[in-house]
Amino acid sequence: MTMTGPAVRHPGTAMTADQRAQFERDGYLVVPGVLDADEVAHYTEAIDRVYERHTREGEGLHLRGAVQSCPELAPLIDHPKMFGLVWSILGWNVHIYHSHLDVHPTVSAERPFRFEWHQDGGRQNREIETHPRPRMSVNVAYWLSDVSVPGRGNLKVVPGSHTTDWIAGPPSRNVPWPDPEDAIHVTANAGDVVFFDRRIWHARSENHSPITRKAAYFGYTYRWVRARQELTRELPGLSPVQQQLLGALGATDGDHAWGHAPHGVPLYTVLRETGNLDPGFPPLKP
Ligand SMILES: O=C(O)CCC(=O)C(=O)O
Repeated sequence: MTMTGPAVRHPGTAMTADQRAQFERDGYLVVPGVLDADEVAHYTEAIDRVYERHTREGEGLHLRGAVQSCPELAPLIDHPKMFGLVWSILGWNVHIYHSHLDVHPTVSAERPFRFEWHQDGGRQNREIETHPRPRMSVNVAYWLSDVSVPGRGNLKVVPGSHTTDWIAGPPSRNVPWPDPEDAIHVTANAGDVVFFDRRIWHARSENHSPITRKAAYFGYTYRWVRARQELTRELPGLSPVQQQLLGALGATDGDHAWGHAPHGVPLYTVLRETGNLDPGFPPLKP
């Protein structure tokens, strides 16, 4: 199976009205079966090779810059069964500002407590003055291992908390503190995607199962928000949209991150050519 992307790839279909309503209400969605079994096997092997290079057996790996660390993951960033969720919410002037790949075998010993609950975006949560905080970004978690029951390193979320600016927490992160009352472990099968609003209060959980937890996370935001990891080198074989998403767009046609020159932004062109621009929604307005 060839996984390298063609020069122009279909951008997928817009989010359905039901998905949007659920996303707006809960702050997250589980999309089943985004990857088929062959794709799960292919990306798992790619991540396993990175794990072998970086980590001693039995240790956990949380590696930022997923595609930079594992170029074989590039087709995930605009996968046609997922990508419509991203541009339906954020529009075309987007890139990936934060990503990571994760391999977490069962925890061998309890680690010192750390309160992991957070909203994404760091200082965005202090420095922007509106209430509720603006969405700014969405996160896509591809599950390559089965987290269909709690205890396997599932993502924990507080459903509906994306419009809440504050949750109770300890005086410092190493002081033991219970999970929020309404917290849940999001369950998913290998091949599913968990799509979530960066503002939803969330945390990683420990893997207490014999199944090694494997996932790849991609955070999308507007191109005028700086990426946490710059693209450090040219990656061969990326489509123009993938180059945009990874911040590797050359200065074409006067383009810059403000999007004043939409025709120089590959995702704008692809969405226009596939009839996915939407005059009624400012981020997708032709
Ligand atoms: O690895 C996880 O399950 C959570 C990742 C996370 O919290 C994040 O990327 O902000």
